[in-house]
Amino acid sequence: MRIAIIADLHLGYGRFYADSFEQARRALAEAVKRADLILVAGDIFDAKVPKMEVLSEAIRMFRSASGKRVPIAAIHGTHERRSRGSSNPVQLLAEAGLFTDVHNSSAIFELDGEKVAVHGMGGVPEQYVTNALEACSPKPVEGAFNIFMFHQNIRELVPAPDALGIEQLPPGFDLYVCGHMHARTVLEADGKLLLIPGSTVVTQMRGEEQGEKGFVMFDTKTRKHEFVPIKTRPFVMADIKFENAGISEIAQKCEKTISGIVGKNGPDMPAIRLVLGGSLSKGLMPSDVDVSHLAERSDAIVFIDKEFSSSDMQTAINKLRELRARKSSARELGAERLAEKLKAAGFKLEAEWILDALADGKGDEVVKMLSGKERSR
Ligand SMILES: [Mn+2]
Repeated sequence: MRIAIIADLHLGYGRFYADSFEQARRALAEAVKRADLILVAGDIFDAKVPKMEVLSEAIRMFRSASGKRVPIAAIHGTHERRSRGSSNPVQLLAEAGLFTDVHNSSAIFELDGEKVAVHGMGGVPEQYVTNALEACSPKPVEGAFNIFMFHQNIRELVPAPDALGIEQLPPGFDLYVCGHMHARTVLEADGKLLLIPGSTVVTQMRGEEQGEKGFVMFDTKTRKHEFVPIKTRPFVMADIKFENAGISEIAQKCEKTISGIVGKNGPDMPAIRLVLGGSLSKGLMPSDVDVSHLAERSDAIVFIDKEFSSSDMQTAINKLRELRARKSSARELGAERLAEKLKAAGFKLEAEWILDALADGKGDEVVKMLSGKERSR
């Protein structure tokens, strides 16, 4: 069977809203042409409660793909995960019959006598991954080609303290498929083949998101895989280091760097992120360096980060670097802190549940749960 593996479409992502749909549509359309089965490894949506416009656009996209009679199996990612008892948008689309949600379950797809069993586990915050794997405990199906699809950081690629090691993955599957990491990667370790297709849209604007985007084709007969690039907006990141620089030197260097990138990237307007570092001339503060006018161009989408070092700023920068290295969203960090506080106070309430309830306007219910006798959920 020819299997297309897609992940991290991030439909509705604010910064590149139109790109998120166009590029996902291209990937799906190409996958439908090439594949007998399509897998989507989470983060189809950028938000756990997407806007109606995003939902309806997504429904249209998947309806057109599923109309081509290629089955699709999907899981939710960390961006769509909601607490127990709440529905997430991936479930919603599955319930509408657009694809099969294989979170904590498996589905068998058959073609010309060949069986492919897809077992899934949706994304969970890093600290819960061991428990989630235990609860899911997927078992390969005899007589089938078995795939385990999940959505987590892999320790071999992202050295986060709670990230999943490849040796922790359930044994006995013919293929492992993972979303979450936005740079495409192939990993072979512990006798396992792990394919990470990467995202179809740039989101965090990190260095590893440069390069081609697309999806992976895997053939169960030959056991070979191939990356299929799709047309996407070029993304280029440039680190520029200065030494005792003044404002005009900085502006000139930025201008020159941007022009160089624009000329080399074909007809599409590129997204460019400049990271300015190093030292400023004496008496000049980072806040004095106004580069906003450089970002106003009609031939590129430009983002400029100032990371100049000066002794009083170093602490703040280090803190930001640390946060970025942990790859956590503000919400995840908040949930972590809240979980610590709840545990210390002897509550058994899930932090994720509280945050979801608050976001859903159920503040009264949260207060009731926290103040009442019922201290668990
Ligand atoms: Mn993602």
